Amino acid sequence: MKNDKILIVGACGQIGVELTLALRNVYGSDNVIATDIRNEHPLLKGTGPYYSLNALDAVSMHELVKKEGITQLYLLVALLSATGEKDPKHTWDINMESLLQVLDLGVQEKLSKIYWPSSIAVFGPTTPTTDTPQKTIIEPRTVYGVSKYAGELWCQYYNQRWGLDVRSLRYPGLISWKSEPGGGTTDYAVEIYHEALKHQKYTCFLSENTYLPMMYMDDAIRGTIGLMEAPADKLKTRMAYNLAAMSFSPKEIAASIQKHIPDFTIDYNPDFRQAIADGWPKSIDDAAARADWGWKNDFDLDKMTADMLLHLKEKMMQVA
Ligand code: AKB
Repeated sequence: MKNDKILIVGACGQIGVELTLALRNVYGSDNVIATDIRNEHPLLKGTGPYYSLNALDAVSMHELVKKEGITQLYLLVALLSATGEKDPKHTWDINMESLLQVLDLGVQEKLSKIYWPSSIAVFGPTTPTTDTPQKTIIEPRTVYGVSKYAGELWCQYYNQRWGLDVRSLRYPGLISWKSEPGGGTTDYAVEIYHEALKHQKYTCFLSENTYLPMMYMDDAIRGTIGLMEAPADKLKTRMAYNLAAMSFSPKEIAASIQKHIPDFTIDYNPDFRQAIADGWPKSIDDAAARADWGWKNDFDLDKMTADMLLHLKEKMMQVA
């Protein structure tokens, strides 16, 4: 409903910045309250209300929800796959405590809807790797994946036990030019565009034929809002939905960039992130999202490359 009042927790991250801007377009600037523990992102400044908030500070979050008359909450705070492995216990605490606190708040304050992102990281090496189905073997090997899978189960539990309308998507690697990614295994697919424009070369931390599911941020934002606006009775799972757009390897994204920058070169120096990527699916079957609430992607690899290079070039010229 367009008269909802939305709270975004973690608004200054890769998804948060673009989702906040998109939601402000749909619901009106004053109806979308952005919060983060970090300083306000430059792209959010002047676009609507902003508060500093630690996602683990349950008291302050509760006060803000009451003060602002919040009806929907998006919790986007997480430590991702690569960062997570450096301090597993801390990652678990951040990812799980923030979710459980928000789910309790949702029940207490009778929030109409909650959004919480999951990831392809829920899957592990025992999962079928090609066209990974919605329902399959799920044995994650990273703490990030473990926290996302446990979180999905908690979301389903709160829905079944308390009727809380909590919705979720298993994002693939997300590629964006407005906001930077941080700490993921799929981050190479953003870095490569920056390096191609700045230095015409890139050393990739994954090997050349490592296929992973990926998505342009424009599609991810449309998908997120599409899921949140879908009638509740259309949603046949309260675990997170698989969501897919494209699947490519470092060699293929390099070839796509070379169509615009022929001198661009890539070499490979795989690090610890290779083992994480090797445990994830190569491609995802998102038939359930397409059938249940009409998901459809718009961007493929070449369309995304053209758009990324165009916008990053403009951004670099503004800075210079
Ligand atoms: C990561 O690489 O950790 C994330 C993800 C796939 O959730 N981008």
